[in-house]
Amino acid sequence: MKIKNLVSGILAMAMVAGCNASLVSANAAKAPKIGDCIPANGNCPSYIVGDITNDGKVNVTDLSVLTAYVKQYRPLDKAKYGPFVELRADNNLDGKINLTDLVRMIAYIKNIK
Ligand SMILES: [Ca+2]
Repeated sequence: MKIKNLVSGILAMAMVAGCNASLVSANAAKAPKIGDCIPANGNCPSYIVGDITNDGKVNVTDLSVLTAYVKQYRPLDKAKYGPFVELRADNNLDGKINLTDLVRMIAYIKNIK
């Protein structure tokens, strides 16, 4: 009985711990496309992949914010863009925000123009 409680407690903590881990495992088989809408999942709200500024569009403003972050000029501003800004910035859902996300974002912006 105690082990069962411990396991359910650990699972509950893992679910609260972060959206990234659950989304990465849920989407590991298929990377999302930038502009895709990810439905709400547990504590994670629905969001548009790559929409870092959370204005409903993926455009050059998102690219600018991502570039500044990856180049370490500016952190992602949660006060300005909301608490799940890292989730929206990690456009390949690998749990990291890095050059790979930036390259994907550049390709996306280039192709929508
Ligand atoms: Ca990523």
